[in-house]
Amino acid sequence: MKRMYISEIKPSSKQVLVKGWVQRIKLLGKIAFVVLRDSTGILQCIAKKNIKEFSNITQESVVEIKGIVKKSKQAKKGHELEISDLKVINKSKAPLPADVEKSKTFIDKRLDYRFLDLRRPEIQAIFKIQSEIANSFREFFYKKGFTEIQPPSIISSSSEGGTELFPVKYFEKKAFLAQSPQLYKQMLTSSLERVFMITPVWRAEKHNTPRHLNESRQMDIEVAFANQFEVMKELEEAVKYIVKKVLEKCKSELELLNLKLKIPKAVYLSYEQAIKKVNGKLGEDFTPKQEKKLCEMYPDTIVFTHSWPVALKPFYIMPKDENIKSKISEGFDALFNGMEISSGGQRIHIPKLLIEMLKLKKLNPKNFTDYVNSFEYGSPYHAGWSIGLERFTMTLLKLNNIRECTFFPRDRTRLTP
Ligand code: AMO
Repeated sequence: MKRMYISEIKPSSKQVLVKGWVQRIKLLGKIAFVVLRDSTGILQCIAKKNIKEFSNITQESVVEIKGIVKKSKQAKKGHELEISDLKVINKSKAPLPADVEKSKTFIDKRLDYRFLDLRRPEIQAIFKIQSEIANSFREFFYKKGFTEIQPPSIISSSSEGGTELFPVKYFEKKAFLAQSPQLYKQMLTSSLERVFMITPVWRAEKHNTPRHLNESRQMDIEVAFANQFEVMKELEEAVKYIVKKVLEKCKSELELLNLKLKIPKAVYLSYEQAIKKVNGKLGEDFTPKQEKKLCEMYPDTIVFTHSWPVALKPFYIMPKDENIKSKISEGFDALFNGMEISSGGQRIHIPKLLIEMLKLKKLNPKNFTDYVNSFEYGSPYHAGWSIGLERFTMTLLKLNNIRECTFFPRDRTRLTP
């Protein structure tokens, strides 16, 4: 008999074989109740024969059950499975180290036992939605004719400037884990023109906050012959598409998480307009509080802040009018539901200007020779952005900690499991 997933079972299904985990087991007189769970749902099962066999089955044991589907007034779904045969595949140790049924356990303990935490359908729902986010991101850009690329994760110099790099011993050379696919996606615009990727990145930032990870995943694009406004529009459309797909394909997950999503609107403000709106200081970055305040002014909206000061953007962002003396850049950020989900902009594609900017940012052009050279032989102007996959999942699902939507987070103190 072929195994059926719980979600495939209908009241009209007759004899079925199901496999999964014993979420709960209760013996009441001459009846045994087993709540069986697989990755698709939960099924109430009852046994009226050989009850003794059930007395030593522990919670979370893996079992396979053959039985007959019967209508039931007591069962939530209106049907249950009358067990004719139950086989224990692997008995779980008891007691469990963490409560798999309730969310009372603190996040640290839950992460210590993530494999068990993920047995909870509402935790699985977060990752099923994240899977749909990544899938619809890919789908959106494939449909538009972009090429998916696989850039290297071991790099020879910083791609974002700064010192937040994890060093790697690479034979006789010094290398680092990539902070971003930035330099590679840019180089590829001079051949493939429109590229996208989902890739892990590593940042050795020492702070431990609810919104930062030391290893995260980014959804990036880069487009030849585009400026900051054209790629902001791509971002707006991509996010709307992703939310539409999540609404269509993750109905039961959203219900489980008690979430009502709307396809977001978008607003475009210059950095100067935006910082004034939250009484921030011109020339300074937004504080987390100011980001939150700005988003509260525009509910269910992607808030774009464009034309940032050069001083607050990385070395590769184009200064206005291709002029090294400009104080304003062609760089932007996008905020959603209280925090930054993306940043991007038009890049410097002119080698001389790039070298000047590297120097201005106190970086050594020698460390960027290959990258700068790649713009010497016919490089178009280009622009792009990156959305943090976990950051976006966090804001979309209104989670209070980015670790909630990271399978096995890497942070300042956590390297296992
Ligand atoms: P940036 O550094 O702003 O830009 O990163 C892009 C997006 O990635 C997410 N993100 C993070 N998520 C979790 N933990 C972190 N430590 C972390 N750092 C960043 C955020 C952020 O908006 N190369 C540029 C992008 C570009 O210009 O194309 C870059 O990496 O959602």
